[in-house]
Amino acid sequence: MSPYFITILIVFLAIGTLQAGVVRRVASPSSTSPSPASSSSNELRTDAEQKAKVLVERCEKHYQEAKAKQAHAAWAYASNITEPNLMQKVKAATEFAAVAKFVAQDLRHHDYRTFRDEDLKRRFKELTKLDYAALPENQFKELFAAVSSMESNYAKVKICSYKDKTNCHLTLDPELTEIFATSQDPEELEYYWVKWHDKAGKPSKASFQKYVELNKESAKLNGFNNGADVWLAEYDDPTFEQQVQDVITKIRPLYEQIHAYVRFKLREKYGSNVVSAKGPIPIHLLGNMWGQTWDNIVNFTTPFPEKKLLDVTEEMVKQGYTPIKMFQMGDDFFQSLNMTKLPQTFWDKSILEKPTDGRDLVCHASAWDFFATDDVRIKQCTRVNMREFFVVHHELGHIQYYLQYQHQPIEYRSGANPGFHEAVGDVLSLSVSTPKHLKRVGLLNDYEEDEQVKINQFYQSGVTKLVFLPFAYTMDKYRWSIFRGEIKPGEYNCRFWQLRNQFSGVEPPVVRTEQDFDPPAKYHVSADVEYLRYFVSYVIQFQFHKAACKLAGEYVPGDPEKTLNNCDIYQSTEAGNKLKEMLSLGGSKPWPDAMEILTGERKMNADAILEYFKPLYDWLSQENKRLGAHVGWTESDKCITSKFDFMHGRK
Ligand code: X8Z
Ligand code: ZN
Repeated sequence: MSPYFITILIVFLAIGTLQAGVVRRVASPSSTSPSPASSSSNELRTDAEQKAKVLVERCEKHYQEAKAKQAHAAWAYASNITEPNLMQKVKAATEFAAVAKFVAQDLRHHDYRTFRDEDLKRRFKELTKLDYAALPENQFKELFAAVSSMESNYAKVKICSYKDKTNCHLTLDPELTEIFATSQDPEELEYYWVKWHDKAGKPSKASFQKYVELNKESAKLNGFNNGADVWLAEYDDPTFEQQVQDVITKIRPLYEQIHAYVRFKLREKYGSNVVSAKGPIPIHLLGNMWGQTWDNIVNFTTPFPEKKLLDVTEEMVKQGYTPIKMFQMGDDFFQSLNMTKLPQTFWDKSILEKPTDGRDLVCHASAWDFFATDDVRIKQCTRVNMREFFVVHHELGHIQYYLQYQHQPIEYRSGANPGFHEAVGDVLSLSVSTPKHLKRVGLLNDYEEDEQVKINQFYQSGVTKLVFLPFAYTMDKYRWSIFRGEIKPGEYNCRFWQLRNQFSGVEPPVVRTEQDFDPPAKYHVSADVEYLRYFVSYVIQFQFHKAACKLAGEYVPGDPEKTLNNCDIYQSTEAGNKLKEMLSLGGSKPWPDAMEILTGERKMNADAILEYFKPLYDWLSQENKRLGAHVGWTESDKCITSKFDFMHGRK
């Protein structure tokens, strides 16, 4: 046994011998946050529960320390991918896993399911969740190595330039992202798409298989059938998967209209050899490596091209915007809502621009909680443009959530569910992206609105928000099926493309086979990040937006001046205070309780997003008829499972 484990053992033996004599009743009516439910349950607490409460508080302290250490090591590695940093990260993660195991084992001596104090029961339940820490140490390390290897492979990919093959230093962020956003040369786009997928996906196949195998082990040790059930348990509702499917069905007619219209416009631009009339859209033409949002192609697909587009990038550059300035504006928005100002450590320790010293790092934007007080950071290779301005708000939403729940015990320092965490900043972005707000902050001038301009705006939002939903759904539908053993290794690639085809109507630019492995070419697959959170976020953020707009007096049903699409909650303390109340719960209550505070609703519901896009649906249905654009798509023949079929040109 290593000295480290002996230390932990001693710590926990000490915890276990605590006496009931030191117990003190905590929640007094004048204390700041206990809810009526928790103070009444304090009254009900039995002697055994009093003892259990002392134990839990001790455990929290150790758990928090180990978690904070793990976060520091993970940050060091993600911001500078080196072998020594990886070793430190593995060490801290293994130590955290050991602490989590000791905590869980200790707490399981108590029959917490019989506790009368609901809050105490919840704290036990949270602290006895082990996830990967349930694995034996050697397997834990193996799993960790598999994911780290995929993540670092993804982060280190460099591609040779299409135009200058002697320059082989092109990275995803910024070069490839920029090329996908701006190039209108299908051959160049195809080149980069293939190179990226060949380098960011395929080399991770062996690690991915190891990951799948150990993920299954871990799920079983945690009492689940598979990793899909582990992920879905975060939504705390056995019908949640069905609810997600129902949303997909509900938005499908609108998606099909957008899809039909975009394919028609792409066919006009690139010709019938590149884009078919009724087939799936070749993914490399959509302005984004994964075809997840299509906002980068609005300049040549927008309904009324003669009318001005809502794009403030040029103005940002003209006014000398910097990444810092973008974050300051986000901070200002939160403060205008009576929410929390960013602490000085955020400014001192964040990485807000891509370092230029040549190191490898994970550029995919992320927000970090170091589980202390006011210790939060963002790592983002920020560029000055409108899209990144929204990402800045997205990331600051995570930070605001961390700050709002930092008073909670460690096991409650999380979102109400993973989708809540992703939605906070986007709620602000829905206001920031209105012409009203952009004018207010001096980024939009000479912008007159009429019906056609409004259709352009709806279209732009549609290709940013709505088209994302089937994409997000398939990211996890795919991994659920793998975790459940419904997709076998010999069909990993083509089943992925089959789902992308079925739900999004897209296909790869060239024929792919099982010799390729494309899913890890998306960051979250390589980094083992559950993706349903973004799907949930993109639905509930419209529920949150609607509720916040009502509170701000910016949305009045039936009033054409006060619509959801023209609402800016800036400076509304009414909206901010409710949002704050919801966020400050962290994970201390079931998520429907949190949602109810702001919205009065207890379920994820697609009505708000569909209401938001109703004018777009009406316009597109007519326009597609007028254009004779086909609605729907045929099956793709761009992925071939067996070598035999490939050689004989069969599907
Ligand atoms: O990964 C992110 C954030 C960090 S949580 C930048 N997003 C998803 C993605 O980029 O795929 C935000 C929207 C979807
Ligand atoms: Zn996020």
